[in-house]
Amino acid sequence: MRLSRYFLPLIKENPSEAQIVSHRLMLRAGMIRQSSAGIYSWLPLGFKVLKKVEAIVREEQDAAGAQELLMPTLQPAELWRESGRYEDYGKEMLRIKDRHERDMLYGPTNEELITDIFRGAIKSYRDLPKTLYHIQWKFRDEVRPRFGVMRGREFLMKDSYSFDIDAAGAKISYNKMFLAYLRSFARMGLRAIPMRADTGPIGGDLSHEFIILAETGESAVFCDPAWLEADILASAVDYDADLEPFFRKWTQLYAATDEKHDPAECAVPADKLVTARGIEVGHIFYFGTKYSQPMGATVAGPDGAQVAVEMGSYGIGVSRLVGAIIEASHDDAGIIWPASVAPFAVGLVNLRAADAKCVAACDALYAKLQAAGFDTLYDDREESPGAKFAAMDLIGLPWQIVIGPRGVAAGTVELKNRATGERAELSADAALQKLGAAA
Ligand code: 5CA
Repeated sequence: MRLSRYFLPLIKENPSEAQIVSHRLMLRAGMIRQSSAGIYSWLPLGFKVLKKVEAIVREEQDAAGAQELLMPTLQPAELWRESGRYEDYGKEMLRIKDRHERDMLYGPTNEELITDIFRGAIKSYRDLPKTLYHIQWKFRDEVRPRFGVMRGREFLMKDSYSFDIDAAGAKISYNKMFLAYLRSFARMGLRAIPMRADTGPIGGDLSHEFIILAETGESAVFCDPAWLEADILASAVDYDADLEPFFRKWTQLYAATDEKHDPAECAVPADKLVTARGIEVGHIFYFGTKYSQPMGATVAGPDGAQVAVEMGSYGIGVSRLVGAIIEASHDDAGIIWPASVAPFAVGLVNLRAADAKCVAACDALYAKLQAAGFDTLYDDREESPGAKFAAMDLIGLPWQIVIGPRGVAAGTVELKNRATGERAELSADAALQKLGAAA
C-alpha cells in the first residue's frame, strides 16, 4: 500500500481526551475515531489489526473444536424474560422497541439466544458435546466508558458456549477453552494470566479471568513471579488429550485479582509476590444449568430421561485486545506491534520522494517485497525525513526499510527493527532475506 493513497489520518499532538497510552496512540496513529461516547469507527489501520486479532482467536477456537456461527446484535426481550435476566441486567442493557412496540435489546452477551438455538435443534445426548461461538459486536451502556476501546459501549467480543450432558463433560469443554485462551493470547505476544474470578451477572461457580499485566490496568492483581517466565506455546497441543494436568499446572501458580486475593492462601512470600495492575482480556464461566433449566434446554439422556444440559460460556474482548496489546508493547515514540498482529509487516520509507533514483530503488524493492508476500506500507510521500521516521515509529510496524540518496549510491538500504531499535546497512536483497528469516 502506498502511503500517498492510504487513509491514515495521523495526529501529531496528544489528544487531550485520552488518558491512557493505548487510547492516545490509537487516535494518533489514525486507527480509530470516536463517534459518540464509547463508540468508535475503526479506520483502515486499526481495522487491519482488529482483523488479525480476530483471526488468531478464530484459529484457536477452531483448533479446539468450537464451531463458528453468527447471531444477530438485536435480540428479542422475551428470551431474556425466560432466563430472568431481562429485569436483572439493569441500565447496562440497551432496550429498544421496534415499530410493532415489541421489546428488543442490543445484545450485551448471548447465553439466552444460543440456548434458544440449541433447544430447537438438539434433542439427544448423542449429539453432545457441542461448543459454538461467534465474533460479534456487543453493546453495554457502561456508566463510564473510558480508555478508548478498552472500556467501550459498543465492542467486539468472541463468545463461545459449550453444551455437555454432565458436569464431567462440561469440565472437559472448559479445559479446552482454557488452553485455547492461553494459546490465543500468547500468539498475540501477550502473557495473560488466568485468575479465579467472580462470575457477576453471567453466574456459575467456576470462572477464570485472563489478565495481562499493564500499569494502566483497571484491577489490582497479585501473582507468582514464575508467571513472568511462563512459555505457553512451548507445550505441544492436543485438544483430545486429557487437559486436566495442563489446567492444574497453569492454575496452581498463585494468581488472584484483589477481590479474590487471600494472603492466607498465597504460598509466595510477600517480598516475592508480584503486585501489579491488570487488564482483563478474557473471561470464562462454567455455570451448569443456570440457563438450560429455566429455558428448557434438555436432551434425552442414555436412559431416555430428559436432562438439562450443562453449559459454559467463554468471552474474549477482541476490540479491547487491540488496546491491551498496545498497553503491553509501546515506547515513547509509539506502538511496537508484535509481528502476528501488525497491520503491515514492513514499512518502506523513501527519504527523497523527489529523487528519481530513490524512487526507482524504492519501487523495485516494493515490488519484490510484495512478490515475497510481505504486506508493505510504502511511504512515497514528499515529506521531511523527520516526519517520515516519526510516522513509522508511531504506527509501529515490526520492520522499517529506509532508502535515501546515500544508500542508493552505495547500493544499500537501512533495515531497522522497531522493537529492538537495531539498524543495519545492507543490500536490498540481503534485507529481504533477513525479513524472510525472521518471518
Ligand atoms: N457471556 C460471557 C462470556 S461469553 C461474558 O459476557 N463475559 S464478560 O462479561 O466477561 O465479557 C467477555 C470479555 O469482553 C471481557 O473479558 C472483556 O475482555 C470484554 N469486555 C467486556 N466489557 C467490555 C467493554 N465495555 N469494552 C470492551 N471490552 C469489554
